[in-house]
Amino acid sequence: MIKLFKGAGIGCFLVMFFCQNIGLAQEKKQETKAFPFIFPKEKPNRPLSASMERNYDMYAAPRPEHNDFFTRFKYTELKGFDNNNGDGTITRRDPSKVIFENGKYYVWYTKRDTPLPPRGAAKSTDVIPSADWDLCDIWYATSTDGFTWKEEGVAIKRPAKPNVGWRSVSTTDILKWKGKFYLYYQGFMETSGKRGDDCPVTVSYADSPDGPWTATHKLVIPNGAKGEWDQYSIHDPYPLVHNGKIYMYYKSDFDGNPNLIRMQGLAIADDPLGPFKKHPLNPVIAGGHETTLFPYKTGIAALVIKDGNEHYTVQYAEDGVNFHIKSIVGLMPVAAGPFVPDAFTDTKDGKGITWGLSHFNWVNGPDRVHAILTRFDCDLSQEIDDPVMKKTGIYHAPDVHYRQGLNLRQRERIAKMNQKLLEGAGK
Ligand code: AAL
Repeated sequence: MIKLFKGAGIGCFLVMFFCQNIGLAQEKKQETKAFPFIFPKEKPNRPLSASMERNYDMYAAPRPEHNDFFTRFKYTELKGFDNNNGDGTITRRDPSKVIFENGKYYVWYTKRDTPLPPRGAAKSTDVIPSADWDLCDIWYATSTDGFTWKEEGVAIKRPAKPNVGWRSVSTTDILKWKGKFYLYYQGFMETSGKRGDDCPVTVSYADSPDGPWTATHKLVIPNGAKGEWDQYSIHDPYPLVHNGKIYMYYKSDFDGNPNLIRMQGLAIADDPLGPFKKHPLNPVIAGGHETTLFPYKTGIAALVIKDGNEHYTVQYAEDGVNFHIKSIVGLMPVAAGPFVPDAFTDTKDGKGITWGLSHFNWVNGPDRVHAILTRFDCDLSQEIDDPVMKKTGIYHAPDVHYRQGLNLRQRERIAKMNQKLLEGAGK
């Protein structure tokens, strides 16, 4: 019996010894075999660096040209908008998403037409704006090709004091729900820049995209309570229909030490006039500036533009709440308002976006601050497959880079560092 156990013990030992050696040999083989020249479409079963792990796990495909969430952006000047030769007295900015109704495209936007360009909060008056979006009304335009637009007129005028939005109405977006149209917008009741950029969101509704619009004069998305992240500003309201409800994304700015931090929240309602219930996980996107989202595949995709660690990414949330980075992109449209054909259909197969309007800020420098609307094109769509939109390299004229030049303080710092080195070298 003992002999038998002894024999089995030796047997086990030998099996373990051989297995281990085979394992070692395999490991050795794996180590020495270099990553293949033909790039594996699927994640290969071999040791990978952190970067390669991420490349296979994080994105929809390991190459940008196969990644439905990767795109480049192309820009085209719009026709049909005049702006007093860019003297800063007229601005058009923060376009809504574009919708198609009555055989044409519609867009709404912030319009300022003031005797002088913005002069900062301290120099602002009842007619001189503090900021580019101060003393504004909401206008709309239509188009049949998306390139040439006809400015139709004012949609929402700022109401008489003390109604919400009496100082300025701006940064609107559109919802179509059960045959009616709803414009949500920032309603300023103090001059932007006096304390911060503080405002709540209100809503007007109409039976047709051409109006007339009925103002509710109500705070439909109120600021958070004192001490909460969105206590001062609710910006960029952006409604979509998802899971049979109205998903209202918005941005707020907070902290301020040393700079404001900008993040995006979500509020959900069963009715366009509310109540909107803020999501307990807010902020749901830890970055971005203006809100740009659209139904994509079975969830919601977001362009995360300008602010935060994850600026210049396209993100995706299956549930509309928990967003993940799906691509890193360049030259993103600012304040993008895409054409989203299925924004209100509660789709479970979102087709994505191929174009929209956005704005260029700070046109003509600090004395003539204003923004202009532009068109952007992209391929974040299940319906087109445009290889030109999947190229990663973007080259700018040297001028674009030199405009991001060093300031005087930075030149001084560099001179001091040079001096220190020269002194060290005994020169
Ligand atoms: C924009 C938006 C909001 C801000 C201001 C006007 O880009 O984020 O609308 O209040 O700037």
